[in-house]
Amino acid sequence: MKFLSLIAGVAILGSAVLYAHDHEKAGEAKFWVRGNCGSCEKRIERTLEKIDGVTDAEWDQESGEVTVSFDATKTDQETLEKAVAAVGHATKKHEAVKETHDKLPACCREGYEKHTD
Ligand SMILES: [Cu+2]
Repeated sequence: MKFLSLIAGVAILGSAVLYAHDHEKAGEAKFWVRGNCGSCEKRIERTLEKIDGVTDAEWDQESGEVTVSFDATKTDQETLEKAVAAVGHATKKHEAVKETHDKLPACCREGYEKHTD
């Protein structure tokens, strides 16, 4: 009987894992976010990583492209783009929210010359 209840236990556990897995959907989004420097990078990545469902965000300073991994049952690209726009960083679809953009350090604001050295 002990053996049978062990089998039953494993079966229940197994289906619980499958069930949980079923209800997550791996999503990935790649989009351009305007930014100039390392502070921009931190702000963009932290903003995205705070969103429920986001597991990773990597912004590339050179290309301006951010790659975000997330659970597609919890969030979507539209929400991600709006979140970075809200902290002052424009995407191709969303203008940066002006009040927050204007409060960014000078080096992070639009129009600031990129350092090349
Ligand atoms: Cu910056």
